[in-house]
Amino acid sequence: MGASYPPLPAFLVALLLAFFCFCDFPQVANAGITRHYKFDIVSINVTRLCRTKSMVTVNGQFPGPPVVAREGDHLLVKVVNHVSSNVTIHWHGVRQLRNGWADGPAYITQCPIQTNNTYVYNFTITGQRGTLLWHAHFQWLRATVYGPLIILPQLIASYPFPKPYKEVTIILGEWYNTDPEAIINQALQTGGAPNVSNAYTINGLPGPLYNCSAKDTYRLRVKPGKTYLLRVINAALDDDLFFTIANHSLTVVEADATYVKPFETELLLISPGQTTNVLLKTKPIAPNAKFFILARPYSTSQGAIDNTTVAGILEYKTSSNAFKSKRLPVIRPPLPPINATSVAANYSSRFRRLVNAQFPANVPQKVDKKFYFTVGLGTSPCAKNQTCQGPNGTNFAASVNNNSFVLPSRAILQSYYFKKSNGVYTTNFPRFPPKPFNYTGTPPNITFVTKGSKVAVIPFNASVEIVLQDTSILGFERHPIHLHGYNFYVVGQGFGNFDPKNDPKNYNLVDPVELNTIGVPSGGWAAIRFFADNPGVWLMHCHFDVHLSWGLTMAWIVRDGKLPHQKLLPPPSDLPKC
Ligand SMILES: *[C@@H]1O[C@H](CO)[C@@H](O)[C@H](O)[C@H]1NC(C)=O
Ligand SMILES: *[C@@H]1O[C@H](CO)[C@@H](O)[C@H](O)[C@H]1NC(C)=O
Ligand SMILES: *[C@@H]1O[C@H](CO)[C@@H](O)[C@H](O)[C@H]1NC(C)=O
Ligand SMILES: *[C@@H]1O[C@H](CO)[C@@H](O)[C@H](O)[C@H]1NC(C)=O
Ligand SMILES: *[C@@H]1O[C@H](CO)[C@@H](O)[C@H](O)[C@H]1NC(C)=O
Ligand SMILES: *[C@@H]1O[C@H](CO)[C@@H](O)[C@H](O)[C@H]1NC(C)=O
Ligand SMILES: *[C@@H]1O[C@H](CO)[C@@H](O)[C@H](O)[C@H]1NC(C)=O
Ligand SMILES: *[C@@H]1O[C@H](CO)[C@@H](O)[C@H](O)[C@H]1NC(C)=O
Ligand SMILES: *[C@@H]1O[C@H](CO)[C@@H](O)[C@H](O)[C@H]1NC(C)=O
Ligand SMILES: *[C@@H]1O[C@H](CO)[C@@H](O)[C@H](O)[C@H]1NC(C)=O
Ligand SMILES: *[C@@H]1O[C@H](CO)[C@@H](O)[C@H](O)[C@H]1NC(C)=O
Ligand SMILES: *[C@@H]1O[C@H](CO)[C@@H](O)[C@H](O)[C@H]1NC(C)=O
Ligand SMILES: [Cu+2]
Repeated sequence: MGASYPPLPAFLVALLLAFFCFCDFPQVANAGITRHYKFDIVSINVTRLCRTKSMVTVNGQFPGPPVVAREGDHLLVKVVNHVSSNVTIHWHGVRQLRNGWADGPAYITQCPIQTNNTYVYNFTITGQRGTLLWHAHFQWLRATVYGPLIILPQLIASYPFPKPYKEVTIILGEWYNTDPEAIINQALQTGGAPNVSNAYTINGLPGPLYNCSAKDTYRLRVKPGKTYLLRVINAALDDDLFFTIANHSLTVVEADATYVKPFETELLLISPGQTTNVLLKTKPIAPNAKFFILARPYSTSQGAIDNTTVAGILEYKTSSNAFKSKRLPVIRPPLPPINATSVAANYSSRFRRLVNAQFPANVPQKVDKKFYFTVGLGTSPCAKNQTCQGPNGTNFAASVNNNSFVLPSRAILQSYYFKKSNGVYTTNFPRFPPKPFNYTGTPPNITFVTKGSKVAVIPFNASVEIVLQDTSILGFERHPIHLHGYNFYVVGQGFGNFDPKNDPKNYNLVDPVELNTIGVPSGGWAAIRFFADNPGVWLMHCHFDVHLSWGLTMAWIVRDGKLPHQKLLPPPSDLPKC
């Protein structure tokens, strides 16, 4: 036992608590300050499912360390690469106003940080608060290099919902028994689909429903009669996940770091790259049971998927300050079928942005630039001297408007800034599908994609509408499309082909949900709108890494405005070179 101190006077305790109200994050009392983080990229050995493997991590932690800041803070994250792989870090959902240099996607906004090199991500969090995530943005490194990014509000009292007793982060991921880089490299070489993961994880732990895994179970220990804020993040590589807790309903209060009109649900659906904050009200009296926390995919893919279930356990602390015996029964909640598209659609339709004087919405009512993009799979021909394991002896590919994006060998943002686009990118990204067909009917018999590093250019502050249309080529899927540098409003969505005459009549231009990643309905479409007020080069892509690797991506160039504060900032001096 340590030395004993005289107890603090009660008023002092109250005063301290008032100052450090976010009891989970006492280190972030002030706002508007500079916070320093150091990310050492190192390999460690990690054991799950009775297999030990070497994995790339930040600071030897899996999942990676939480980055916690307040709205208005400056972040300086020094990344030092000690591994043989290249690396970059993306601050997923951070707007990076005029500052694409800190956004992170390799060969889009920066060259990768090579072995033994260092780069400082230098950015300010402006006008945003909520749960986001950070992750590697180089090949499939984000399978192990990811963590929470938590932006607390500036003022203690400013949550638009009752102050939670505690805050808890739940980050969902995917575990591969072998090296994820080897898996995608093998797939790109053979043309076939990559091996699927062996487990899902909650905070890095697969839980008791897998063999040899019971000791690696996440436990959420709660007190009765309290409200907990769960910050749920999907950092999985390739899977939308249903999430549920037995016998407890959840109140959704935030999505992708914007507040939503609260609604109650038994079940969440969360795409890779999405975040959902929910309130969990615990039962008034500790029950004589424990409760499974489960996550399992939603998918309509025709290919193989990892259809396993990760489990954590919610357990109650009793008044005697101990957790009850392990023999308590564990209650298992139901989960919808893996292909439950109607459940997915009902859930998505419930989101409305919270709109009030403090959080006004700025939904474009008129549109300057319209785009119609198909998103889906395709193929590319097999080289003559090869055998390919994709559909009908081809290579799997994926595309936006039938163009499969090719990563250049130099970064687009630098090339743009220094006016050296030659050989890096072209500005001819198609605004509409080059060959229209019935996108949700019988697919065309030729499924070959075009290839190129094509970008679309938009003027500063244009109001933009993009309709994202899923295609039937090689099967419908719910593609989670993520836009860098922006949030957007989801003004409409539906099944079948988008109808430009009738569908806009049903748009919600009042309180549509504001996201950075939209799950485009499987066999349907989604319409998004935003003002192009952030100059730079911004990637837009499917957040399934397999589709990203196959080319389901494109980039925007948003031009500078006329005024000085409407221009892209100059690059930092330590920007990596390639
Ligand atoms: C990981 O395990 C391998 C093989 O068992 C061993 O050679 C290596 O030193 C270990 N690495 C670390 C960082 O512990
Ligand atoms: C990185 O640094 C280590 C230690 O100085 C050195 O052994 C290694 O060769 C370097 N690797 C590269 C690729 O520069
Ligand atoms: C971060 O960026 C700001 C402004 O863009 C600059 O003034 C500052 O020197 C930078 N800090 C570091 C450590 O690079
Ligand atoms: C993928 O799975 C196949 C079949 O199980 C196996 O032979 C192959 O080694 C796996 N590839 C990697 C990179 O793990
Ligand atoms: C667990 O192990 C048993 C026995 O070895 C095996 O039959 C079963 O398929 C395994 N289950 C999983 C999910 O791997
Ligand atoms: C998961 O997929 C395997 C292999 O395709 C199949 O045998 C099994 O029935 C599926 N399990 C569930 C729960 O859908
Ligand atoms: C979901 O899958 C089951 C089993 O494969 C199938 O019977 C059912 O028709 C599918 N449902 C939908 C909505 O596609
Ligand atoms: C296949 O042919 C191409 C040229 O057409 C050549 O570059 C490549 O090395 C060949 N690959 C194999 C596996 O022979
Ligand atoms: C594969 O070829 C068969 C027969 O030529 C055709 O019916 C089928 O549509 C093709 N599938 C794909 C995915 O191209
Ligand atoms: C597209 O195909 C679907 C499914 O076959 C069909 O229901 C729909 O009427 C077709 N749409 C058009 C415009 O042809
Ligand atoms: C592909 O479709 C076109 C037009 O729909 C048709 O003319 C052509 O014969 C078809 N090719 C094959 C291989 O089925
Ligand atoms: C790392 O990045 C450099 C610069 O783009 C590139 O030349 C090199 O091939 C990359 N290394 C790996 C292993 O991808
Ligand atoms: Cu996709």
